[in-house]
Amino acid sequence: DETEIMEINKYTKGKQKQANQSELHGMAKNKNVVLVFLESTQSFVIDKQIDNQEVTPFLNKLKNESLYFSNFYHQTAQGKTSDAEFIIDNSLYPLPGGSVFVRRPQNEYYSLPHILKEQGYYSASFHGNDAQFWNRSVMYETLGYDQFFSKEYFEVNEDNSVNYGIKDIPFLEQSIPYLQTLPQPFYSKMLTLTNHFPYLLDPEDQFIEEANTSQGVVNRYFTTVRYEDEAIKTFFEQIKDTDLYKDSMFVLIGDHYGISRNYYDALEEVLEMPITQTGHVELQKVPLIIHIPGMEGQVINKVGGQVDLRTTILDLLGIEEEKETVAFGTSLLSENHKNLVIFRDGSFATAHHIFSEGECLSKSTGEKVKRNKCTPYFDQVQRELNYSDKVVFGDLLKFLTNDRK
Ligand code: GP9
Ligand code: MN
Repeated sequence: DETEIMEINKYTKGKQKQANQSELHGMAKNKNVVLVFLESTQSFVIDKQIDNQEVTPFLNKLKNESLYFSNFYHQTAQGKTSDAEFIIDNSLYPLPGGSVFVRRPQNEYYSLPHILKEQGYYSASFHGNDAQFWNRSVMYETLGYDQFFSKEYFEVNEDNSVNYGIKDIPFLEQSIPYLQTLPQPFYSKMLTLTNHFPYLLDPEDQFIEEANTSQGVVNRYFTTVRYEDEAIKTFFEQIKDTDLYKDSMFVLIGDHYGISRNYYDALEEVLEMPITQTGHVELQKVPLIIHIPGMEGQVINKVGGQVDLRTTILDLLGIEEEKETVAFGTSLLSENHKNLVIFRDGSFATAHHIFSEGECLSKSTGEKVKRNKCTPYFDQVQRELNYSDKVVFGDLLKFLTNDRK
């Protein structure tokens, strides 16, 4: 109810006040935001080679001319891609079970499209799957998207599709003319699809050899990631031929893990090391690359997660949320951003420690350490997950949004 939301609002406002602005504040003022979801892409593919062939040659280069976040984790749960979308647009946590997109699509949210609309931005999402998948067509309305370019907007045939639908290269290629028609500035979200379990590819799209383990899923994963990398490269080449490139900020992000625990035996073979309890948590790192044309590259070591991305984007755009709201993230570019990422199951990672399965562990050795290295975070971790669930299950934002209509 209203007293609850006031308490939660006060908590997150305090966090925001401390760390929502950095030295790069407003660096990308008025630019379009082109957010590209890298389906099932984990950070271990970055700078990785299979048989002396880079898995992500384009991303490896792009990250050197971009802000590259080396300690960035996904925070999704059962809602997979839809959780990543939810977390990023709302700076809230996903639900402990199911997908918010499916379970709470009629709530009021003060999401990124709403915030940007107040600054004159137009918002659109692009995805090659059916509009109903993950209840997107309904949830996107709620979240404030002006347009959803789903499967029906693309020319899809047997030749240009595989697995879930249209392949990433034609998908991104066919998206460009649509992007050019959008009113500017815009926020566009492009959801790729080819690098999706079970990682199927036509022979002509295979640019590197498969890995050589006992599991086909792991072997093929590297080839579909390599295809995705090629698609991003093609997209950048094509967009550079338009006026959009210099007027846009590009945000590339992995949505969630692609290789589950079931395949760790095979993954260990490729990584050439055992996957320990801390190793499993470290494998939840996903790439985050923010490319602002003309800006010099920089590696950001702050520990953070998807919940921090919205605040980071708004920091770069130089935008303040105009309305009272609840946002758990802080800017990863701020000196004051606290090194902490909270996972849905209550585990978490800091700069030096990982709390997982009830144990406090050292990141560097993987060994158990004194519990008091982790206890200082317990309250905050539980509080945030708890508060977020209250907001979503109780549709609490509507109490803050009355003045918005
Ligand atoms: C399907 C795409 C992939 O539309 O979002 O879904 P996922 O299984 O990754 O959640
Ligand atoms: Mn996904």
